[in-house]
Amino acid sequence: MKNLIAIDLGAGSGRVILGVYDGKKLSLSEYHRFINNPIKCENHICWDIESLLKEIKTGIDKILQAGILPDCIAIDSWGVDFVLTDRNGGMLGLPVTYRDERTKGVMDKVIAQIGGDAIYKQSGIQFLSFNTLYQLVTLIQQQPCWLDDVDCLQFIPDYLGFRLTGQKNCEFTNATTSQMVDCHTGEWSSILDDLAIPRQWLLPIQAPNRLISHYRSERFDVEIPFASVASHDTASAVLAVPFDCRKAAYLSSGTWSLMGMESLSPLVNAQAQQLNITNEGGAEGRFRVLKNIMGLWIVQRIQHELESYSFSDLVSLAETAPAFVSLINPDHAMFLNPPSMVEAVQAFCYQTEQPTPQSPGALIRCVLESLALQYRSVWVGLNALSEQPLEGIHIVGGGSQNALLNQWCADACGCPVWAGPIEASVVGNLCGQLIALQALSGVDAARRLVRDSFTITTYHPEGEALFSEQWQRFIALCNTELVEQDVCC
Ligand code: LFR
Repeated sequence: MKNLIAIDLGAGSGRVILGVYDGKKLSLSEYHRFINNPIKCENHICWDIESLLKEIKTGIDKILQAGILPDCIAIDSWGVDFVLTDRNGGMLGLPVTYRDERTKGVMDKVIAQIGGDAIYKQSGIQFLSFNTLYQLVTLIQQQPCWLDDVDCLQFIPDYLGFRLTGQKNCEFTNATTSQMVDCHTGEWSSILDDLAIPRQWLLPIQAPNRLISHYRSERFDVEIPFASVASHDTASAVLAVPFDCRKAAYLSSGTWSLMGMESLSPLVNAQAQQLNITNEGGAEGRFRVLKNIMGLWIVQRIQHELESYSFSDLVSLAETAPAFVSLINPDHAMFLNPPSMVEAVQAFCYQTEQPTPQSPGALIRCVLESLALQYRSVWVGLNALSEQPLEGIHIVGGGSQNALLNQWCADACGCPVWAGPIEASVVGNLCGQLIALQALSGVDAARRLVRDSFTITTYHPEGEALFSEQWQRFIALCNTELVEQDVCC
């Protein structure tokens, strides 16, 4: 039997969860949940690192208070963002969030300077304006007064681990989200030299699912082994996908929708580049061939504006609203962080000469149908890239509780959908710890454990014709050039 603590940080909230493994099954109990509220600092939106640390320690204390002696502890979080420290380990500046505007336009300049082909061929990573690569180029250009003092860069979960244990680390899966790792060698790529990003800031890249240190609690007088797991939340979520013998895709559904497939080697060809498919690193050196879709973020932001409705109220209203009235391109940059998401959705519809959705039901219907159509686009792209046909989609993560979107995903893609587990990143994090403790032999054993421990719900396609009729219209809308000042609120 093993007691394990998973710390899972999302861009909106964090959780401290106790996982108990009895040798056959894994069960979860949530001990602490907290809001992750970014703060404004010198005109940038930043992560409140000290508050995150305080909440993490509170969560661990709650578990220790209950008299449980954990066998291990590990952290996962979103990707790309990082903390810079000086020679004494002191934090330099606050980490800026990937939704901050500072990188606007930088990616295009970098591509013009060193060429998109060179970046893609080496890194295999999708072009996203907020990748660490563009954040660092921006930072170096902006030259904050502390820039000369930088000694070390650590990604968010590694840095938080450093604060808990004193051990620095650079975990592979999260490092690959930077677009600075060579996907053929697993080492830092020469793109760094082309852009004068100091290599001495970077630590050697280490494989995940290893014990690396201890967390010591003075208050409870205990020392808990600390593991570095697949610390990119999506990598942990993919580890927890209950794949069986069928070749299938996955959709890690939460604030983002990450749809992809697993591959033993990177898929870096002209077609993959054209589809802007990423090859992020996974556990056991496998590749996460996937694409970011803006996801439930758009609904979450609308809900934030329409405070009086709960998330499930909004989804119910969407279900009864008229179908396919207006559609958006959910991946348009205007939806990354607009001041008003309601206005951004309406502006897109207005610009593309569709009725502007007014009621909450109409707004959410428009977003969810558009997401389902985007799932179809990515599904078609993945099938074109895959050597074997994909037989269905595993939806994991919090978004897998959304029965309406699960059904629409099955309908839009015309394939079965298997939903669950809900807490995929946490489950992947816990399995990573079990691998580190040698209680599980590896990823395949972890997935057997996931299948044995959690309920999976199947959705069969019912209304494919409706979605396939709308798909050409959707693609045309996605290719429409919008007038920037009218859409970027
Ligand atoms: C999901 C996620 C995605 C990554 C985005 C930004 O939480 O980690 O995988 O592209 O956040 O880091």
